[in-house]
Amino acid sequence: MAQIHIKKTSLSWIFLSVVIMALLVFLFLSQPEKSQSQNTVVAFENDIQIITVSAKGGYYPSVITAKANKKTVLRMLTKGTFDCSAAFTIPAIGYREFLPNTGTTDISIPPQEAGNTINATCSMGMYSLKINFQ
Ligand SMILES: [Cu+2]
Repeated sequence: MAQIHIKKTSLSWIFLSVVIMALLVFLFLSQPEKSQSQNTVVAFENDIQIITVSAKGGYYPSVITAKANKKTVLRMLTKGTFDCSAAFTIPAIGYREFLPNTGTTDISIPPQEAGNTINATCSMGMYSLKINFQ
């Protein structure tokens, strides 16, 4: 009886460790999308700074460093975005639009002085996006 009991206990420990490991692997794998490298996010096309951000359950990445004094386009990517991150507002430039559920939306941002931050949020202010100009 005692031995069977011990076996059951160690089996449940193995099961628990497998579950924990699976969770860790899942967390590790889901990280890269949310922390894209700066290089892929800010690019230049014909001297126009293009900042690419994905909107779905938040904005990714949500904090971006961009170059000051450059014509800038904020390129919002949506793909099956049915949550409120599609209701996009940038108070500083008076922007307030619904992004398409799936598509690409280019928003022009005038050149910003170094030290300026452009804040964008969903209409309820639940999700935010910060672009720091340097
Ligand atoms: Cu919201």
